[in-house]
Order: sequence, then structure tokens, then C-alpha cells
Amino acid sequence: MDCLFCKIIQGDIPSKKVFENERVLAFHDIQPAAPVHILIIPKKHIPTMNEVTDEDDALMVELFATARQLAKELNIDESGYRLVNNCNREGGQVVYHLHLHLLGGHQMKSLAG
Ligand code: DGP
Repeated sequence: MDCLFCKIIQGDIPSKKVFENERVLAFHDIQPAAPVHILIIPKKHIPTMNEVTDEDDALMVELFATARQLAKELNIDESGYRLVNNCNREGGQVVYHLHLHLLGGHQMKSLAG
């Protein structure tokens, strides 16, 4: 499958992993947009949020649990962080394998401006 993140999961493309189990992988973003910028992905190939189904309920919970745990381990849980999912073109999605961006380590602006 011609998917960048599937290749990272398979180990064909190297990554700086911070967490891995049978279902979830987390690794440093190659173009960090914040001092802490981790990508959290399911190993199951799901292109975008739109393709998530009820069968993926437990997996979605696990992605969020991983984000929560990593925020704690990376010591940004108390100061705060942002979790982002970009969906499709206007959402700014570039890699079509579902992922959460865990961003932290500096002050971010409110989306309300
Ligand atoms: P998005 O725009 O939400 O699809 O974010 C894709 C992210 O993937 C973007 O922040 C940069 C990151 N990225 C792209 N290619 C690679 C890569 O080869 N390795 C790693 N670690 N991250 C990558």
C-alpha cells in the first residue's frame, strides 16, 4: 500500500518512536510545529476521520488514551497541550492515514483569536 504512515508502521521508513503496541504507534513529527509534536496513529489503515466506523470505537479511545499518557510522560499535561486531527483538503490533511497531532511545550493562541 502506498501510504507513508503504513511504511513507518512496517519499519520501511525510520521514525523516532515514543510509543508502540499492537494497535497504536506514536512518533515525533518530522516537521515539528511546537517544541513537543508527536503523531499518534492507528496501525489499521484508516484514511481520514470520515472513514472511522463504530467498529473503531475502542481504537479511538485508545488513541486518546495514548495522547493522554504521552502528555503526562512528556510533562506537558499540567501546562497544557493541543490535540489536532486534520481531515481532508480544507482541513489541511497531507498524509491520508488517520493521525492525531499532540502539540505542546509553548503558549498557543486561542482559536477564538
Ligand atoms: P497532516 O497535515 O495532518 O496530514 O500532517 C502530516 C504530518 O506528517 C506533518 O505534520 C508532517 C508529518 N510527516 C510527513 N512525512 C513524515 C515522515 O516521513 N516522518 C515523520 N515522522 N513525519 C512526517
